[in-house]
Order: sequence, then structure tokens, then C-alpha cells
Amino acid sequence: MESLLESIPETMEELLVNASRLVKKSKKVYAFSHIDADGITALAIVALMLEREGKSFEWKNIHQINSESILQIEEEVRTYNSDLVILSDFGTGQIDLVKKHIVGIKGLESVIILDHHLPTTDEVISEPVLTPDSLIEINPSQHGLSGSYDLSGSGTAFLLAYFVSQNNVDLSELAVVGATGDMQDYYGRGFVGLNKEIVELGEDSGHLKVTRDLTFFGIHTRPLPYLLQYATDPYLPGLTGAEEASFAFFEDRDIDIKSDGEWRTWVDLETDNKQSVIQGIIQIVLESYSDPRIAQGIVGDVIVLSNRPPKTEMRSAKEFSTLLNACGRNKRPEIGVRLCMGNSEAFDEGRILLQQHRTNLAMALRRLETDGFEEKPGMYIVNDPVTPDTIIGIVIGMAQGSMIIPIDRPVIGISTNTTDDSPLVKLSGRAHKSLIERGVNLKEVFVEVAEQLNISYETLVAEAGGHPMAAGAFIQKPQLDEFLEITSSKLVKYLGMNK
Ligand SMILES: [Mn+2]
Repeated sequence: MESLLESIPETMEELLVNASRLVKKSKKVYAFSHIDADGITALAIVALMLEREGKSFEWKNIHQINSESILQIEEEVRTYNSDLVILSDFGTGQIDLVKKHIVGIKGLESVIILDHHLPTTDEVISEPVLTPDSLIEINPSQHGLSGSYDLSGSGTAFLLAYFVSQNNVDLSELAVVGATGDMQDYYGRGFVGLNKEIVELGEDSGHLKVTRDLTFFGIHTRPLPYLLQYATDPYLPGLTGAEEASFAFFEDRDIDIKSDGEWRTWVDLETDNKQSVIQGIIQIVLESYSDPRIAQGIVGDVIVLSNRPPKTEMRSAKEFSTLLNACGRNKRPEIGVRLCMGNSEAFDEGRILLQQHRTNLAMALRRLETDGFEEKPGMYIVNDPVTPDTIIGIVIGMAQGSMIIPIDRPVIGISTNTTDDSPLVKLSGRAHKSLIERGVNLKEVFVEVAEQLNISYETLVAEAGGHPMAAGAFIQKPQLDEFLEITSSKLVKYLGMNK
């Protein structure tokens, strides 16, 4: 606990102290958050904090804050007559909209932003606001920390909850689930920075356990053969997608895949069986990949939520975050928030959504395998009018993870199947970490291209944001081709390509 507090930069701590004072003083709070696993857990943390403080509050997930949705937020805040608004996992990149539409609403005393995304423009100096309390923005990236691996949106929300009361220490679970969903442990193996401090706090208070185990998805829930058949990180040549081979793999090693007629999962295996499976997998990986680090990544830190029911998705940080993403991607993020808050009916509904989500992903991948992708200078393009904008990013990420699309260039997915029949086209970009190491920053590219177009058309034609390895943009249809052209020429420069 002390080391967590010591690791928070002083300037950020000041803001947290101030924000927790505003939370305690508030009477009616409206909390808004993003729809992915990080946004959902952030909102659940905020809602549980408010509930425990005995506040009246409302909450809502928003797909994203833009010039349209801000009007809806404004309307809700006015109608509810709240004195405090909390925005989590977004807000920094949209701070001008927040200032223009939310700050200063009659009766509203303060707005607290809990975000970890980088600001969209370089000018971080904000013009003076009405009173010092009217807008507090808490974002690790403004205090010398990284919002990509030191702290997520849910982590920032957790810090506020923890400053409000140390009884909220159990919410460290949700913070770690959110950070996992945001792939904050992707840059290396395991968590670093404040994320690591939060994991340790969760361990010390008996809510989390970090074990060294197989890092594959589904070790708590998937029947053994399907653990291999559906493995995509990494793709296992000969096993991924191969049902018979995946069954034979266990047979060859004399490992029962069922006990008393029930499927066994990875966590049911005895240590020596686990070791023989891991050896077999490592052998396949070493034979198929030139990079030995891929084999090293097969075993790593796996976070177990020790107080959650065994053999459910809630037992592991990785599966829990996937369950929440499934809720968000199926346009039911509120189910995710409720299940985080302990509602068991919501948990059952969430599992159904997860099943649907898997079916949607599998279908989208199959379409991609059949229809293929386009090759452009500096990038690959997936143009799929069927795949919804909410999952296009995951699909292109999985396509690269499972080698359907090569990883030597960023891949950009185009989706016209947008939420609410919006006239905008959604672009989703993914860059493999080897490209990030070479200096590729997709978020920067998208934001620069959007700004360039907005200036040249003298109106808002594109909005962009995200992270170096995973970025997104919304674009007016007529400007789509131009956006892609400029992006392509910028990426060619980044990659040092001459074609
Ligand atoms: Mn996030």
C-alpha cells in the first residue's frame, strides 16, 4: 500500500486528493464511461465507490465522446440535475467538447475526468475555467507516466476510489481486469509501474494471486482440446484450427481430456501433465518460429481472482476482461458493469453475449480468409461491410495474430456497419509490436491525417485517437479514400519502404 502511494507522482496525488474531496461533497453524480473492458471496469469501480459513499447516482456507457454524443451527455446531465459528472476511460482527447458543453451546466459544480489516453493536440495548456474545482483531469500521461502500460482508465478510477476510502481495496480486482483488457501487460511480460503496484495491493489484501502458468486464453474454462484448437497467441501450426490433432495431442501424452464424463480444463491438470503439454507446445513453437522469445511467452504471469467462483470466466483477469469486451462489443456494456457490481443474472447474460461474440469473430475471420485483404504501400486493408465497427479492431488483430495477415505492415480495417447507422465510416488500425519498436505510431498517424483533412476542408471530416499499436478513426464517407492515401504515404515513410 505504501509503495503504491509512493509511486504516484506528487502532482497526480494532489489531483486525486482534490477529486476525492469533490466526490465526498457531491450529492447527485452522473458517471459516463467507455464501452470496452477498461471502460466497463472503470465505471463499475466508480459506481461501487459512489454506492458505498451513499450517493445518489446514475451511470451510462457511451461508445465514444464526439460532437454528436456530447449533446446527449449534456442533455442527460441537465435532466438529472447532477452536481458532479465523472468521465472515465475517455475525456482527455475530447476535453474541448467537455468544456464547451458540460462544464458550467447550471447546478453542476464539478467534472472529473479519469483517463489514460494521450491528448489529441500538443497544446496541453488549457484556458482558465470557471473555478479550480469545475474541471479536474486525472491522466497518468500528464504526470510522466505511460497510459499504455503504467496505468489504465480503470486503474485511474481505482486510485480515486482508493483515495476516497481504503475500504475500496477490493476494487483492485476490477482495475487489474481493465488493465488486462487494455493489454497493458503486452509490452513485456507482466505488469509494470502503478499497474504492478495495484496487482501487489490486490495480492496483499487477498483478492488476487499471480501464478506462473500457461498464458493461453481459457485455462479456467476451455475443454482441453479446444485450448489448443483455438489458440491464436501464438498460432500453433498443426494444432490451431485442427480439431483432430488437438485431441490427439492429449491422447499421445496419455492425458485424460474428460473425468466422470465432464471436460477437464487446464487448471484441473496435475503438474507433470502440465509440464509435458508445455514441452510439446514449446517444441512446436521452436520448430515454426525463428524468434525464441515466442516460446518464452508461453509460460508467464497469470492473474487469478481468488475470491471469484472457480472455473468461471470471472476467475482469471484475462477471461474476465474478454467477457466484458463481449458485452461492450455486443452493444450491451451495461450488462458488463452490472456483473462487475456482483449481479448474478447479469453474469448469465454476459456469458450468452460472450458466446455470440465468439461466433461473430469466427464468422468475420472466416469471411476474411475467403475474401482476403488488400495490399497497399505501407499497410494492409481489410474492407468488410458486414463486420460491425465494434469488432473490426479485434478481427484484424486476430487475423494478424493467427497469420492470416502478415505482421510486417500495419493493418487497417474499414467498417461501414456502424452503431446507430452513423454516416461515418469507422477505421481501426493495428500494428504489431515489432513495428512499434521501429517507431511506428498509428495513433499519431491517424490524428495527423485527421487534422490535415479537417484543416483543408475547414470542417470536421475526421476524428481519431487511440494508442501507438491500436488506433481508430471516424471519417465522413467522401473523404475515406483521401484519408487512406495520406495514411499510406505516412506509413511508407515510417517503415522506410520505397514502394
Ligand atoms: Mn482504456
